[in-house]
Amino acid sequence: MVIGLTLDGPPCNRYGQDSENLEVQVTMERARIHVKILDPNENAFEVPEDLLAPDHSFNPKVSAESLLEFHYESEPFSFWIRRKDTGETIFDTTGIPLIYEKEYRELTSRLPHDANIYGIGEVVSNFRRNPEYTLQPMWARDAADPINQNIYGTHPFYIELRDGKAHGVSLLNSFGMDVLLENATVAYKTLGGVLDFSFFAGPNSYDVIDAYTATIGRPFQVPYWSLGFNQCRYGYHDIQIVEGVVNSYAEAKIPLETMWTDIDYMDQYRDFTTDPVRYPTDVMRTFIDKLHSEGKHYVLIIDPAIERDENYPAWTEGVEQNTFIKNPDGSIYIGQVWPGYTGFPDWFNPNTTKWWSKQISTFHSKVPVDGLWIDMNEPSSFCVGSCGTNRTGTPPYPWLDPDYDLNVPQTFPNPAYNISNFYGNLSVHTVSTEATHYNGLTEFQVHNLFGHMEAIATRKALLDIAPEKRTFVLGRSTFPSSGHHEAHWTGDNASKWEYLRYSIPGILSFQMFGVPLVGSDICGFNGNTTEELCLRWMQLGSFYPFSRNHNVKGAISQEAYRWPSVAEASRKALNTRYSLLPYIYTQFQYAHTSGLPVWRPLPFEFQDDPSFLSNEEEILLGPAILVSPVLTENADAVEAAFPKGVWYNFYNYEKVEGGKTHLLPAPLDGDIPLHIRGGHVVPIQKPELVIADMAHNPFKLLVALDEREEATGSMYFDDGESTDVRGYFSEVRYTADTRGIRYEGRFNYYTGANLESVVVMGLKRKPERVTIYGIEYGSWTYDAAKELLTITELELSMDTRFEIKF
Ligand code: MIG
Repeated sequence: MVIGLTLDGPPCNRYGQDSENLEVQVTMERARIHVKILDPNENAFEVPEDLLAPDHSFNPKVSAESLLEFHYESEPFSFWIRRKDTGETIFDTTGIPLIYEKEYRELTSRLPHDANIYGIGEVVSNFRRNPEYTLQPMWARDAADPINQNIYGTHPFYIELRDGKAHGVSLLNSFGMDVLLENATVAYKTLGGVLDFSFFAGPNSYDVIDAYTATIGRPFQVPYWSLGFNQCRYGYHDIQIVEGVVNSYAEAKIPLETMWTDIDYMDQYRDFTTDPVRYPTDVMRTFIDKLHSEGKHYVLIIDPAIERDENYPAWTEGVEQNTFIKNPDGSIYIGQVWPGYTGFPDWFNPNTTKWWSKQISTFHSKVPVDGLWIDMNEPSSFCVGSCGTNRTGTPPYPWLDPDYDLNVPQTFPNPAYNISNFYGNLSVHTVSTEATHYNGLTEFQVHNLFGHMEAIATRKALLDIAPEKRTFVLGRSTFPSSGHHEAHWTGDNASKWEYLRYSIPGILSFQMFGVPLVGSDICGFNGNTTEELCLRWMQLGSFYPFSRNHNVKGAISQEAYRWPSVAEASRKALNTRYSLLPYIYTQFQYAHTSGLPVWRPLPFEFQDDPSFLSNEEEILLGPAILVSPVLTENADAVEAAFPKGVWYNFYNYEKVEGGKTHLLPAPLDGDIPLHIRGGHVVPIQKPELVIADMAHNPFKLLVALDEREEATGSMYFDDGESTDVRGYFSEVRYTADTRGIRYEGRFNYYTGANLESVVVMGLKRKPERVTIYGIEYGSWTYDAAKELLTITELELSMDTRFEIKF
């Protein structure tokens, strides 16, 4: 449906000239109601389709059309979206003028009072956003995790929970904008583009995310190794130190899957080079070969900015191939980053992807890294405007140079509406808004896409090197669809207790944004951590979807082995993580196919229970593991709310009654409180220090019966690294009740592993006998007080169906 609109009355030209005519295009799709409002006489920049990766095979049980209705009124224009099941209006612009002007578009919807809104990022804030007042600017910004400001990525997407039902609203638009929650409204104020809204029906939160990720792109399929533990820091002076860290992990018997190196390895901070003295290429190569022979992995950082130097191939080839962002006069735009004066890749030029891929593959042939970490891609530049185009020599650091004035007014374009970018001028600490891209696009239009486009190019470069292997890219600045290409970390947090807490909403919000492989810098990035903070952070961080300890240069060392207490806590927590890896990997597979979060927010999982609307102190890892971390100093217990149902202590299988708050002991030398949810079967595997060594290790099934004495579970398995597994995968289902447990499904990947034991929790009567394939089996015990059946010494293959009866 297309609705034509004409300006109602004389123009008000609040922030620019009003459009005379608008077009409202409404389409009903399986995933969403799609409402696009645009000026047909204007050729506004829209996010190019090839930056998204919609899942065309998406086929929901119920299409959006049968759940939602679109209504409108033409004079004055307003529209509203109604749920068919409840009759509730979930989005409603009636009575609030739509403004559509050059360089300013504003659309506002009514919300209920005290609305339950989640998302609208990237931000360091609570998971449930403050409905009284939330001002979220969308302007990618390199800033060290200030609270309630704009930071690295831009995701104008929210989920609202209303009376136990969820719906979602997204705006696809790359321009700078403000999203404002205030006075029971949500307002979008954008500096251009088209108003491209999508409405997702739910009514389950995960249906919303499923439909949202179907439109923007599904999370990439992760390599199994990326789920191991990662150690990084800024300030590893040389390769010997890096080797020492790897050895210390091995000596301390703490799992370490992937070692990282920050910009320290580069020769004068140039991408695709290594320092000849501190990180000689041949020594790095030997080191990497050794890591690989031990089943470990190595990831290096690269920054997008390329130093202007006539003797630097990345620069000269880029100049030849026209791959850099320009000034309006056609000269190359120069900013400043670590290496000095730099150019910035123009991802819109098709040459750029090829040039980038070539740089990466040339480097990779010398330094065969397993993945890349793309930082500074807001893009970050240390000054305002083109600070280097007319300069030569070695730049002073801008904060030392009196010539750099960060308070300069916005130049071109100078929109009348100032979005609330917390740096003020949109060109501060980034590429100037007037800089130009391929086809005449300006940075003003496409700023928020830079990191996302770098992720696409970097993933492609890795696939060019090894098309058969899944890639690993970790990126800082993200946009809707980035999760299709990369993982994310929440940037420069601080070694403070509040940032331990904020890591939870940070990670939960990226589950909504379709980037499930996400984590925060464990033990904190900026500043010195403390033993106790680092211990608590290792405990929680061991259960982050992406688990990496990372630290700033100059701060005290904080690797997990630095304090005996932290080492012990890390061994415990990481061993538990590793034992859960088959289960966690299964969750990532579901995320890849349907957007399902790996870290499930309690407000979403228990959306019928209003007492969980603001719970962001606990997390459900997958459907079945409740994580209740300690988030405060000097605590030896944690007060944890348990959702309705039956729960069992993960370590001793004791039953915990749901629907209540429990005080859980959590001494520093104990385990992080974990509980298994009744109704679920969780396979766990004997852990090792590296994942490769676990391949054929025995499994144990944790069967947590619910009140009806039933449980189900599932496991997905494949080789964990191929882009195309060619049908060689297993997907099996466990079903348990009072009579036994079955394991069946598709077995097309051979693990060579055995099932060694089964623990059935919540079995109310002692079995008379246990039989396997009809034959009586002797190795079992039953504890009536704990309602626990334990079957041991099994030698059942994990690769075929089986049935145990009791
Ligand atoms: O301006 O590469 O967020 O993780 O250690 C700082 C050095 C640049 C910022 C990243 C951080 C990284 C650091 N980088």
